Amino acid sequence: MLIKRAPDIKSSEITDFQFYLDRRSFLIGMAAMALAPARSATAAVSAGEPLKAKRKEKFAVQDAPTTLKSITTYNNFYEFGVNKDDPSRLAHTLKPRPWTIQVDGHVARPKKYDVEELMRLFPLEERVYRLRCVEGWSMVIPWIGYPLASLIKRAQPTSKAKFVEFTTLLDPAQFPGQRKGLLNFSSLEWPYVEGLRLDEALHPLTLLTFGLYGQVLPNQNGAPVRVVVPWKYGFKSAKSIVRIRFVSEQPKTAWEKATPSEYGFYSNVNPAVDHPRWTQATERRIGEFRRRQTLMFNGYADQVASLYTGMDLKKHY
Ligand SMILES: Nc1nc2c(c(=O)[nH]1)N[C@H]1C(S)=C(S)[C@@H](COP(=O)(O)O)O[C@H]1N2
Ligand SMILES: [Mo]
Repeated sequence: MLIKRAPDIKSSEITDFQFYLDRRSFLIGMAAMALAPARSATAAVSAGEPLKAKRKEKFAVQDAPTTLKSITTYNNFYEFGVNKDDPSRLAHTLKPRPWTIQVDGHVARPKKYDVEELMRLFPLEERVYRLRCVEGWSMVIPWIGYPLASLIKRAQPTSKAKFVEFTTLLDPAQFPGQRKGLLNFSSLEWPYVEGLRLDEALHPLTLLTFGLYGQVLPNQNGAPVRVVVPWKYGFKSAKSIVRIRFVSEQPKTAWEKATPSEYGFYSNVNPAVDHPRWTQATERRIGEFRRRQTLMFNGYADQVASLYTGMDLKKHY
């Protein structure tokens, strides 16, 4: 992965007060929404609009959330470019609605969903998860979504379904980073493809995500719908997905194709297995000065370690 130094974000930016302010503007937004005429169940929403969700304390880490500003201006989204500020600068070129998500492959009920329908299939939850990028930085993000498992059960995978493949939109007109040219040196093959084993995709922590911080998902964070898999490095959580396909073979992911020796299929957060070019033992939480120890499975070991019993995690990195 191309490493760029983070522009240092002042720690004074990240305070409980900031969180309170963000929270308050969310509540004001909610109040405004309560006064507004009821919208139809399938009406399109847009980025920044308030999105109602029930907070799930069970799925909320105690770490202070990263500021909305950092979450929306310090991004990895190579479809917009390789610099951290490219996604927020260029994300307006993405048109996240209308949007169709195809659920197909080895399932009894394949279906094309409009994103508005998909977003309202199951109750939305707010979950505060840690996100650990393979580059060595981390954030804490209040996501809004529902368990991917709910959608999977609806699709009814057949016995042939062993893995789930996620595909990001391919459209150079909306994604400048997908255009051929001298400035596009990310070396990824488009479209961005990611994958999970079926049991990982079914795990209750795996979230199909439509919003963050009480709002509809900003474009730079993967609008209109992305996956969030909190115990894996951030790149496993594909953004702006158009297809969820159930397959029998382990999918070839974009990062594996680019650099198989550096980015494996599993990519579980593991402080004991270094990246060939840098340590994974510690991380810099955006907004903090001192580095933190990275936790096994990003702190979710109690919930997910049993998925990997008997596996050599140095081999299956
Ligand atoms: N389609 C797509 N999905 C992607 C990426 C990308 O470049 N393209 N970057 C990944 C990486 S490396 C990380 S760390 C997270 C960052 O998510 P965030 O910007 O919402 O914090 O998105 C992941 N999903
Ligand atoms: Mo990342």
